[in-house]
This record gives sequence, structure tokens and C-alpha cells, in this order.
Amino acid sequence: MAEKFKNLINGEWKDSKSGNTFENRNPARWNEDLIGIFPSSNEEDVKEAVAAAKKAFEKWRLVPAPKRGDILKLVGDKMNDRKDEIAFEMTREMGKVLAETKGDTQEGIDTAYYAASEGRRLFGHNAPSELPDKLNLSFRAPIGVGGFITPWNFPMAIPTWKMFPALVCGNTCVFKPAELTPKTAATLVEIIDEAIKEVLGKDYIPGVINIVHGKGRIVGEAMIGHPDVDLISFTGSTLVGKRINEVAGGSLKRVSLELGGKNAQIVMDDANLELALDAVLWGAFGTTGQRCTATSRLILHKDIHDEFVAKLAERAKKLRLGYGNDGNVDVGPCVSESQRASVHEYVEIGKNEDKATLLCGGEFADKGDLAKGWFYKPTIFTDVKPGMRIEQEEIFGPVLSVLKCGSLEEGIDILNGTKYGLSSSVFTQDVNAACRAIRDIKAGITYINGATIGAEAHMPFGGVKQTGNGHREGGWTVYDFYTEWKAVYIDYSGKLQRAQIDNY
Ligand code: UN1
Repeated sequence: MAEKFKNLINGEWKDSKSGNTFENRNPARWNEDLIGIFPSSNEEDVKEAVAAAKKAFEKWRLVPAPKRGDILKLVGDKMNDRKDEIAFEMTREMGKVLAETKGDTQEGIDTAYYAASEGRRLFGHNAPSELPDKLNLSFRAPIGVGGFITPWNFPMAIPTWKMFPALVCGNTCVFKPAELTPKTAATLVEIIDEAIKEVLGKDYIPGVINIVHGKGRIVGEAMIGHPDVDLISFTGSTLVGKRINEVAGGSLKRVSLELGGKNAQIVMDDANLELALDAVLWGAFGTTGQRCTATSRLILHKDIHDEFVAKLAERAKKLRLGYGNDGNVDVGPCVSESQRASVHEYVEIGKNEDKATLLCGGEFADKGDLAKGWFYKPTIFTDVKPGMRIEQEEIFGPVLSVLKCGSLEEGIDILNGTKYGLSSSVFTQDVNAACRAIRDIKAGITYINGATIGAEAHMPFGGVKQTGNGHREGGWTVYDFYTEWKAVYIDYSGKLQRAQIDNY
């Protein structure tokens, strides 16, 4: 019997009002492993959760920030205690290998400890007044109810990037996780709620954290249109992000969007080629290419192109596919049947595009045990030209397009030539070239001599152009998104002092 899960609304675990449910299955063992049954919620469940979060906000905003930080510290400790279990279950529900799901969990722990310490900072700025006997101060104030819509590829790290800073700043949460990864989300919410209970004791506030499982077009839509949701943070496709921006922006909600990428790694002729090779294999095929930071384009200097491509194909063919909770596996399955079908569609497009050459992969991996899941062979196209669809569009799977350049400047032009700008990487030993690349690449993240994946939790994460709407997650910058500035003037002169008038 598969375990039955519930929503958490106003401190109570409950079924969806309609009683509808959906299944969560293992993408590497589809028919054999039913992980759980989850509530498929609707607008009524969202309304209840938003009302609970709105009510809770009035108490939560008054809990001192360092105390809210203590809660986040305990959340981090609890995640750490349960790291192996969380990672195992995450691999089971979304397929990436165990080392990576441990990394994903660790990123959440790092984010918890960062948020915990921020509870004792949340610095404001003070400035001198232009008038005598007057104090000018500024404070960060929480915003209200946050709606959080998150993807399946980083089921722990991404919700923590959003909700931990939101919580420590004094906001309350209504969380709609991806339908493909509800179990990791349920564990996270259970941990947060437990920590609130343990730290606040008899002063426990129900409704600070709510989870509403279900479909984006029902639960997500209800959240973005709800007048009492004050801010929305979303990570997912550019198409959905635009829709969220339209609806939520229409009622002037604060909106943070973390969207697509078409990230490239440039390898110059003076690069350490073995290192560049390790990096591109990790960047392109780690997480089965299902990261918004994944390396989906490789731009090789013409003088090392042929040698590099030969080694790359040899190494890619040796990657071991399998269920990520079995040892000795490099690459897990695609997350779902439809995701694999969409990857294959792009491969067909690539094969038909002008003169692109399929170097390896390009088909389902379905021998033996692999037939039980949604496996796809690591795929590489060479002779790809700027502007081809496989070079421009986000595929979100194990498909790498290789292009050629004659100089760093040409490589950067190719790298910059998409509508996205999330991550980027350059391999060179020339410090001057590296600095020019840092200056001229249009992306939110640039790695020198590192893969395009692997951002750290305490650094700003996000991209330019259609990768987002200018906000960043992670690090210190996210605390601006989750707070409003309040400017305060205290006049102790005992008389009416008119700024700009009495002093000039
Ligand atoms: C994502 O791909 O959606 O930088 C997030 C990385 C990870 C986060 C990726 N730390 O690759």
C-alpha cells in the first residue's frame, strides 16, 4: 500500500477538499515503485491556505527576527540529521543520482544556516538628516503572504532558496511544489512546522507554512490570482513565467522569476583540456541535463575542436546510466515519460537541421533494467551553427550541441546569441582573456575554468534577459526581495522643521 500524504493548512494535515489525488512514481522504476498518493487540490484549498497565512502573518511578523533565525537554525539541523533519508527519497522520486540529491539537500542546509544568521543582521541603513535634532533611520519590514511555485529538478534547494529568506524576514508561506516531487516538499514542510513548534512552544503559530499539492494550472493559477497573496516567487519555464508575470503583475504583486537557460562552455586553445572535458561531461549530463544551469552548448576553439570532440564522445559513451540509488551510476533517467519524449523531439529536430551531425546518443536507453524507466542516452551534436533550434531553445535533457569558434570574441558572441543569460563558462589559462570574458559575457553567472553548474547558496543566483525579471535568489540580494523598506524620521527639535524649505 502506497503511503497517503496530505496538505498542511493552518497547522493541520488534511486531504484536498475535493478528495482528488495523484500518484508519485519512481522515474527509474515506473511500474514497480509507487511512492505515494498526494492530494490534488483546487482553488478552495488555496483560499483556505492563503487565509491561514494571512492570519498567521499578523503574529509571525512580531516574532523577533533573531528568534525566527533560531527556527531556521533548527530546520538546518533537522535537515542535516535526515540528509541521507531525504536524498534517497529524492532520488527515488525524481531520478538524479544519490551524490547529487545529497548535494541538493546540502544546498538547503546551507541556505537554512545562512537565513538563520541573517535573523541577527537584516541590516538597515541610517543616514544623517539635513535638519538639526532629527534622526533618519530605515528598516526592513516583511511584506505579507508569499506564494511559492517550485520545479522538480531541485526539489529541496529551490524551495529553501525562496522560503527560508522569506520566513526569516517575517513573511508567511503558501507552497505549491512540482507535482513530480511532492514527497521532498512534504518532508521540508514537516521539518519547518516541527521547528516552529519546538522553538515557539505554547506560542506556536499555525499557518506560517502551508503546503497545497496539485497542478500548476489549478493551484498555481489560484495562487497568482489571489488578492491576499502579496508576492510570488517562481522557478520554471519562461513560458509559464511570462504568464505569472502578467497575472500577478496585473495586481502589482512583487514577482521573482527564475526561468530558462541555454548555457554555454567556451574552451580556448590554451585551456587545460582534460579539465574542460571533465567539466563539460558534468555540466551537460549531470542531473541528466535537467538543470537550468546545464551546459547545453559547447563552443570549441577550432584548433582543439577535433581532438576534444573525439575524447568527448568516447567519455560520454562510457557514462553509466541507471537508478541513482544503486551504486556506480553516473546518470539517472529523465524525470518523466513526457520529458523524455520532449528531449527526443528535439533530437529529431536536430537531426533534420542543416548539417548538424549526431555524434552519439540520440535514442532511448532501454536495455535490461533501463527499460523500467525513462532513460535517454547522453547525446551530442557537432557541426551545430548559431541560430539552429537545438542551439537556441532550452531542451532540459542530456543533449549537448557543439559549435566552433575562431577566437574568444567570436566564442562570446555565440555564447551571448540566445534570448537567455543564466550561466556561462570559459576555459583558458590566459588571465587577460578570462577578464575580458567576465566583462563581455551577458549572463548572471560566469565560471572561469569550472562547469556551468554548481552555484553556491550564499552567492546571488539568477540571470539576465529572458532568464528572469532581474531578481536574484541566494546570498544577500534575496533579502531585498522579501522585505519592504520603511524610512523613519524622528524629530526631537520640538518645532516644525520643513525639509528642503527651512534649511535653504
Ligand atoms: C537549477 O538548475 O534550477 O548551480 C538550479 C547549480 C545548482 C542549482 C541549479 N546549485 O547548478
